[in-house]
Formats: sequence, C-alpha cells, structure tokens
Amino acid sequence: MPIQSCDIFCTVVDNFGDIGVCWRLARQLSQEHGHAVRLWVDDLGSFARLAPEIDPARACQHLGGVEVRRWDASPGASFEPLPPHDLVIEAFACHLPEPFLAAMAAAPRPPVWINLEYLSAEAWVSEHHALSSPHPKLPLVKYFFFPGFAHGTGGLLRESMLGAQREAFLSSRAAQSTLWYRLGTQPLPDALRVSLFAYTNPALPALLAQWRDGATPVQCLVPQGPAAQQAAAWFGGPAAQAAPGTTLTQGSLTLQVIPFVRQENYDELLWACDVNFVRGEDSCVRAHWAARPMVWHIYPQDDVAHHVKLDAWLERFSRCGVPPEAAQAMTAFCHAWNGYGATPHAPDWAQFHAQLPALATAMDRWQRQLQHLGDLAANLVAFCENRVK
Ligand code: TRH
Repeated sequence: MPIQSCDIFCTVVDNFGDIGVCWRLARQLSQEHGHAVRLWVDDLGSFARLAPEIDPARACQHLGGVEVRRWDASPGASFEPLPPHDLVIEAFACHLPEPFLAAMAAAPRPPVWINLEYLSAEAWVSEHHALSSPHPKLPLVKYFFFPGFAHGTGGLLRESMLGAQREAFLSSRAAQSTLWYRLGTQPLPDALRVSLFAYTNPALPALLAQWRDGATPVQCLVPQGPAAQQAAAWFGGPAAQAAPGTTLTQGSLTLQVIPFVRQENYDELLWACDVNFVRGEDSCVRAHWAARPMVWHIYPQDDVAHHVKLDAWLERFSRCGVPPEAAQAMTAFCHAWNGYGATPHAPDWAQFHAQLPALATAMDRWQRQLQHLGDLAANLVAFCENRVK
C-alpha cells in the first residue's frame, strides 16, 4: 500500500551530521516521492547552518516542501501530538515523545515505525538491517533500517538528479563561476584543489608542512570551523584569521578559509576539487558521489570503535579493483589521518599524491557500483510500503 506522509524525528547530538542526513532525506521524500513530510528537530540553530532560511525562533515553518517543527527532546518535556503520518522515522535511535507513541498506537492504521541507523561498512550491517523489535507495551513494531555499502543494507542517500546535476556543473563555466563567487575566491591555475572538512586533527600540521614544501602548488579550501582554526594557528595567525575570506600562503600552499555553504551547494565544492577531505557521515557519502579521491576523518568514538568502521570501509574500497599500491596508499593515509597507532605518525602525502590518478579511477568505479544498491530513500519507501497493514 502506498505511503503518502512521513514524520521524521531528529535530535542533534553534535555537529551537523544528524540534521544533515534528516534534512536530505526529508527533502527527497517530499520532492521525489510526493510525501507530506514533517521534520521534527530539537536544534534549529544547527539546522540553520545548512539551510539559512530556517528561523530558529519559529516553532513551525515550511522549507523545500517540508514542514519543519521544533520539538523539545529533553526527557519529560511536554509534547502536543498531532495525528501521526503513515511513516514515522526516529533518526539515530532518538526517543520519540511518549504522547506521540501513544497516538501512533491508537491510530486506526498504525504507522510504519523506522529507526534509521548510523552508516557503517561493517559486515554485520546486512544481518541487522530490517530486523524488527516489538514495543514492550504498545501494539507497535519498530524496524531497524541501516544505510550501507553492501547488498542487504538500505544503501546510501542519493538524489535521482544528482548525476545529471554534477555533469551539468562540470560542463558549465557559469555554474562554476557562481560557486567560486559564493566561496569568495577563484581557482588558482595549475594548483591541485583540495577541500578540507575535518575535526581538529593532530595530523593536520604535518600535512600542511608537506603541502608547503612540496613541488605541486596546493589550493586548500577549508570551511570555517575547527580545521580552519587549527590551520590558521599553524600559520601563526590569530584565531580571527580563520574567518571566511582569509587567504594564507607559505611555500607551495595557499590555504583559503571559505564560508560554510548551504547543503545543496556543498556538493558543488566537492565536484570542483581534485581531492576531498570529509568527515562524519553525510559529507563522506557525498564525496563518494563526487567520484574524486577522498580522505575520511571518521567521527571519533569511545574505545576507538571508529577504527573498526574505518577499516571496514577501506577494505570495501580496496576490493573494488583498485591497484594494490593505490589501495595501500589510501589505507596508510587514512590511518595516519585518523590517529592510528600508539604514536600517531604523519600522513605520507607524497605517497598518496603519486596514486591520485589510480585513486580517481577507483573512486569512480566504486561509486558506480554503489549506485546499484539503489538510493536509500527509494529503498526505504519500498520497504515501508511492503509493511503497511
Ligand atoms: O558534522 P559532522 O561531523 O556530523 C557528525 C556525523 O554525522 C557523525 O556520524 C555523527 O555521529 C555526529 O555528527 C553527531 O559531519 P557530516 O555527517 O558530514 O555532516 C556535515 C553536514 O554539513 C553535511 O550534511 C554536509 C553539510 N555541509 C554544508 O551544508 N555546508 C558546508 O559548507 C559543509 C562543509 C558541510
């Protein structure tokens, strides 16, 4: 039976990934699947960084075909439930408000209830994807929906027009000029262009020094944030130098701090660069679709659980037909970038740089393979429509 409407609940743990994924999914369900979508968010301030039209002071507003509602996710906070939609998604195991759960249970046709999980390339994901869990008291069943890189998972978010938009951008000087205008800079001729979105990273100073001392000019575009502050400090400047519009130069390295752009425009930055450093979850997925060599600063977890996740991802990449020396360079670089080992070592840029052509070919091949998994939003809709009673 068709699903026509959806509630998505999102709590912002930190950073932008939780709302980044939910906002992307909400737009897609509305614009590509025609759902009436209500997106409940506990932190509209973070949301406004990705979508500047969002007014954090407003309890209810509409953007991109999505109804956006502020909710207080703190335990015991009051919640005035509206009748639940056909599909209810709790993102990343956030807790649904009790009154809303009660309304779901009392609905004439209880909604399909999904817990959208975090992304991982680990093998167990295929076994846990789509498992169900009955509510202990209410007549409701929750399904676990896992994004992933393998068959048997929910796949990765990818808008249906993304490939065409990328092609159009790459063949349009006007579109590229608009991006550079938005970023407040210009492409440097003959320089290798790198986007650098990362957490504060002990490996960054060593990398900046290698770029400075290398033979290849590097234009490094850093969105305002922790990595920009760290880089500005490495140049010996005050924190104010981490503001958008700043250009810092030493040797072969030109580092430019760029504004945090709206989410739709972030893809264009990735498409315009030769190498993309990304972090967290959503920017990592976008870098795959940009089909350029990428380096992942994975979200750090307790007990270095994130290293297991990173290795699972590196292993999948290494199995997509990439030459062994390129796979080895990618693995070694990502390990160093993510602080592996008791005494973390400097990333070897020269080794990684030498493999860029092979890595570009491999990334393109891998993202084509990943497209065969289908897009997460479409997979989710099909899964849920099969479960409507
Ligand atoms: O911000 P993040 O570090 O988010 C993280 C991860 O999602 C992590 O898994 C989660 O547990 C933690 O938050 C709580 O990185 P991520 O996931 O890449 O999200 C960044 C979002 O910001 C993404 O949607 C892209 C977007 N973005 C812009 O819209 N404009 C920009 O200029 C940039 C650099 C990013």
